[in-house]
Amino acid sequence: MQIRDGTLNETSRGMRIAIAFLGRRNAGKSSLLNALVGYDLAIVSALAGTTTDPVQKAVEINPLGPCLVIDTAGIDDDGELGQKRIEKTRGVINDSDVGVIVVGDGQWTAFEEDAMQRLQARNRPFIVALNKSDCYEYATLKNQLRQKGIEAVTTTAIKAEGVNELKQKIRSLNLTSINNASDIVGDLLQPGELAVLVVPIDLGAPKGRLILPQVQTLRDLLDHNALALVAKENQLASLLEKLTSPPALVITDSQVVKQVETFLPPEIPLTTFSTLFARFKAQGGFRSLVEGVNQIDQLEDGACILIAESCTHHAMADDIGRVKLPRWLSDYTGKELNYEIAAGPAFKRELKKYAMVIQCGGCMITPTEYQNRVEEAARAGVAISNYGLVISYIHGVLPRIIRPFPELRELSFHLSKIRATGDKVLGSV
Ligand SMILES: Nc1nc2c(ncn2[C@@H]2O[C@H](COP(=O)(O)OP(=O)(O)OP(=O)(O)O)[C@@H](O)[C@H]2O)c(=O)[nH]1
Ligand code: SF4
Ligand SMILES: [Mg+2]
Repeated sequence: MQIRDGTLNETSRGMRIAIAFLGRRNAGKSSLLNALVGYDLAIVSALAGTTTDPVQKAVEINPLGPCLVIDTAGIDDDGELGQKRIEKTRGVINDSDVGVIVVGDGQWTAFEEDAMQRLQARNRPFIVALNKSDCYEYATLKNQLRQKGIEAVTTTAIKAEGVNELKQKIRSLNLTSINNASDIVGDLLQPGELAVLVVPIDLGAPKGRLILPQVQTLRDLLDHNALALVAKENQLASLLEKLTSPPALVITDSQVVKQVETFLPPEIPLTTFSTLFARFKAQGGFRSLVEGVNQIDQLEDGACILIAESCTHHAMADDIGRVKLPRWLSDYTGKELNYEIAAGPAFKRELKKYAMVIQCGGCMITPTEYQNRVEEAARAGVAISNYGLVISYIHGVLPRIIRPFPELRELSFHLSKIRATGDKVLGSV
């Protein structure tokens, strides 16, 4: 696992609001996207079918903040290739936070209706842009849509008219709550309370910087007026000695969780960065990820595990997902397990054949995309968990690391059957 978030001054892709532009060919989707971002990002032409594959770009849109804009192919494309493009566009609907349905010829047709229903089925907010308003009269359609409770703005993308209103409408959807980092950890501490972060600086750590989840956690603590101290795992003892009272929370990298848990007095609350991010990314799916670890003790010889990485990072020699995790899991279960890797933004495969999916931290994907993965596994009836939760489970420390989360209190009771000592667990990590 590696963090590839560009520079630390940039908001990572996973923290952006994903806005998808949807509509029939030639409606002006690409033109409107360009008008929204303020420069020629997408190719525009009078030829219907100019945009063939989804094109996405991380941009800063004033006053929306960091966004991911996604241009798509027309939803009315035809032929075999057209059908494939439509499938890709439907995938974008799943992974976006908000849809802009662009109408470019004065007509609301079955295509717009279908796009709207797909957005509604996924609980995605959307705005309708009645584009080319220099050519079409939209008053009647706008009224009809309003009567159905559908928000619409009239735009003339080539003159950037109506674009501010479109931004305001998107802003009024209060999308910041979707990808807002404010719920990473701040709600677990009172202002003025102290969190200690345990950060190993090993060969896997990137040179010269912290990784994104660590930075985001620190920022969230500061946003909530909590205090933070950072130490390497071998400095934790001397740090705690220097404190006059114990910290309100210790947050450790999963790879040293066993070591930290063994050392840390049991009354000090402990969790891992992975657990915080499983909650932040999966939100309602957090519980499923935690419960997913129960599948580990059900694994039989020959079971196939899908290791799901959400980006195509360059795997390192001792890669956590490809090397360490499979080794620990096989050692822990004592079973002959098979592993497959799915790298990239989508699973792109039927999940039913797997005994379990183990998902990475998903630093490169948005919470919406992460939740989609949890839901896809649930639909296939396959248990899903994530790297950090599985590592904590097989080291026998999961009950303790989920204790700080009030929403899991009743669950920790069920999990108390987990071997507490981690006897079968695998030497040092
Ligand atoms: N008159 C007028 N023309 C527009 C407007 N918006 C876009 N166009 C034109 O409509 C044509 C199609 O625009 P695109 O932005 O490429 O449309 P698209 O929906 O991305 O089309 P595909 O990628 O082919 O699906 C281009 O010639 C644009 O210049 C508008 O508001 N008014
Ligand atoms: S998206 Fe997943 S695999 Fe890629 S760097 Fe982030 S945690 Fe690692
Ligand atoms: Mg286009």
